[in-house]
Amino acid sequence: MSEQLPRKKRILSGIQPTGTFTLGNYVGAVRNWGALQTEEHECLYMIADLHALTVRQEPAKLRRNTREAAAMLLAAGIDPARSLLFVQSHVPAHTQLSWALSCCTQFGELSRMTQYKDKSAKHPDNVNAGLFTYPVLMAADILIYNADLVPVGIDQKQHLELARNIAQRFNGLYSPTFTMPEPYILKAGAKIMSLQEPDKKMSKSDTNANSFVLMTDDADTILRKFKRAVTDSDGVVRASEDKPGVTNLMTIYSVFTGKDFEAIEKEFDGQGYGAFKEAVAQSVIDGLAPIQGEYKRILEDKDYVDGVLKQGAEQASRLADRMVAKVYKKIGLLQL
Ligand code: ATP
Ligand code: LTN
Repeated sequence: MSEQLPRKKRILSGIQPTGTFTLGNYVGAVRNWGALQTEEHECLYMIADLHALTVRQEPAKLRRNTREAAAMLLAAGIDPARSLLFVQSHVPAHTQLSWALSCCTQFGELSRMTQYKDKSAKHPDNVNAGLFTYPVLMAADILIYNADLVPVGIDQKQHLELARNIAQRFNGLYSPTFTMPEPYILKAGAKIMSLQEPDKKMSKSDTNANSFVLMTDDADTILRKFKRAVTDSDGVVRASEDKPGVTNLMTIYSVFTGKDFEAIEKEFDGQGYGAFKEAVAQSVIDGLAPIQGEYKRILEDKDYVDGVLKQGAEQASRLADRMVAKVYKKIGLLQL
């Protein structure tokens, strides 16, 4: 008898093209996307342009950001030979499924989402319906491919729990249809904090440019931003809850050098923050340099980037269309 090969685990994740990616996006999400491209996984990575519309976008800028996001993902190690890379709006089945799922999602559930609360507080003049239903579209992105694992930063955990609740509800109401997705959140770097307000997440939409490091920042800018990073007054390099600024810098240094906290504490024992900040900056400069080189090269080849996205969308659409047809049939929509 022939032995059956275990099914490959399916990985799905997305990132919004709301601007140049930050170090937080890379450490919390994108770096793991690349690492998951192994024989045991089937990877789908998506640029969530529809999600980006929940805050006001300038059309030409959104178009440019979307292509730049694709180039950055390719530069950061997403390999089109091993992963599907596509733009969310190029696969219309996501929005088709989203409508069906929104009818299985309660108003109260969506009201509890912290990202919705944060973003509506931040943009009080534009609390649009899309901002509110955003997590349903995200659930559709995931469930449409029967994804097993979703690599994200910790801020997305609540949205993933909602996706699981929607899947379970749908499966119970009709019949087993969706796989239960699991979040894939690495402990180290799941939440990189703002360099200026270390109790807040580093975010690409922060108005203070000193609060984040962009993937495209040059060496001088990176050094300057780390030198200005907010720490504390006790001058000891030690990880602790009451030292969020220093702990954040240690996390970044640890990710880029592979050293653990104990080794880092020893390395900077008695040295103060000056030398420490310079070393953190240098590790980031060295870590980003090859990605930045690739990014420049890839971005110049627009045809290559567009070709990858086109192929990704075609292949993703084949999978997604099949799932939508299945779901529409199950819920009683007439098929001719
Ligand atoms: P925006 O500022 O526009 O809200 P963002 O910088 O929060 O955007 P997203 O596109 O919402 O970025 O997130 C993309 C991925 O990056 C998600 O998996 C998210 O969890 C992760 N991520 C974002 N910021 C951080 C951070 N500071 N630390 C770790 N992971 C992060
Ligand atoms: N909401 C995510 C982006 C996103 C996503 C997804 C992540 C959209 N669809 C599906 C994982 C799976 C965010 O980062 N803000």
